[in-house]
Amino acid sequence: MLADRSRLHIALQKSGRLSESSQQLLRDAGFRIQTTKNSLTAGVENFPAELMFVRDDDIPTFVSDGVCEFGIVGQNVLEEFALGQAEPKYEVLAELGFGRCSLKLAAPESLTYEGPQSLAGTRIATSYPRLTERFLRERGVDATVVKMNGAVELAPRLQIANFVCDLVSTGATLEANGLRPVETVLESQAVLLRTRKPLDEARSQIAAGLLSRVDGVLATKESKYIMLNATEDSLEQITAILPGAEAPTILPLHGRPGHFAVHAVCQESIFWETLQKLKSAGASAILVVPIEKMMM
Ligand code: PRT
Ligand code: ZN
Repeated sequence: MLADRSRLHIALQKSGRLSESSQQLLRDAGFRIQTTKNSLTAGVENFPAELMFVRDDDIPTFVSDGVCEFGIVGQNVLEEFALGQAEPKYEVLAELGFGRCSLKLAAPESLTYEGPQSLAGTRIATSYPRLTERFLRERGVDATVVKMNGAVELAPRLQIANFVCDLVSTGATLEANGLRPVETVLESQAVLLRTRKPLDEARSQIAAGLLSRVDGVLATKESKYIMLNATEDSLEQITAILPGAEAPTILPLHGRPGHFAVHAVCQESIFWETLQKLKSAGASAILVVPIEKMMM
């Protein structure tokens, strides 16, 4: 891969569970990804960046080595990689809220499980040997970890192992294989990584531009704009209920003395319970709307 040093290089999964969401995040941040015949890389029309499409397992290495300045990868892959390194040569900039799954220990239905001690002396099949070994070590349990690169859930039936330690999202795969989750080893989601290798001045500036746009996208995902009407005596209580809202705007309502409109950006999720509380405190005409773009 020939790297152009006047651009940023972003490592993304080529094809798999993270590919579409990773590219969507960049599109939401306003990057127009060029479609090219060459499926290993893609330029960005309106930003000096180049996307590198690779296996997810290679992303921590590429970012650590500085081949790519940024990357998007699951915490499961990243932490497994990190346990094999003396010190991290990357930094995690943000959790991205997609690719959520858990690394779980699972047992065949027929096997009794009464806590980590039940694992002692057994064999555990996994694609995540370092994370599994750390889990065992932290609990003082001695077991044999068998590394498998795929089809881990078949290991008990093939009598390769007693337990498995595998990624789970819906749990359907475990169930279809007669397995049940017994322990959570790691909760995971996709994260944005940055190399620790220093960038030159020009690319530091490009990186800052990329980050502020990605931060903006992540902030708008959680944030909502809320508008409501309130009487003067209820204003204090209402503004205290608004989740994660700093300095709401309060405007007098024309022709209705003592009545105000309250507008605020809420940086946390707004649940129905919150709306109920606002209403009980005296708010009316409550409107919650999504925010399309935001730059703080
Ligand atoms: O080719 P490449 O090496 O890039 O891809 P890959 O095959 O290694 O990874 P891929 O595309 O399967 O997953 C990429 C990342 O998505 C993982 O590293 C996780 O961070 C995340 N992710 C989220 C998952 C799952 N959910 C998931 N359910 N990765 C894998 N699974 C598998 C799991 O291994 C099991 O086989 O799905 C099955 C279980 O799913 P449920 O829904 O039946 O529980
Ligand atoms: Zn992989």
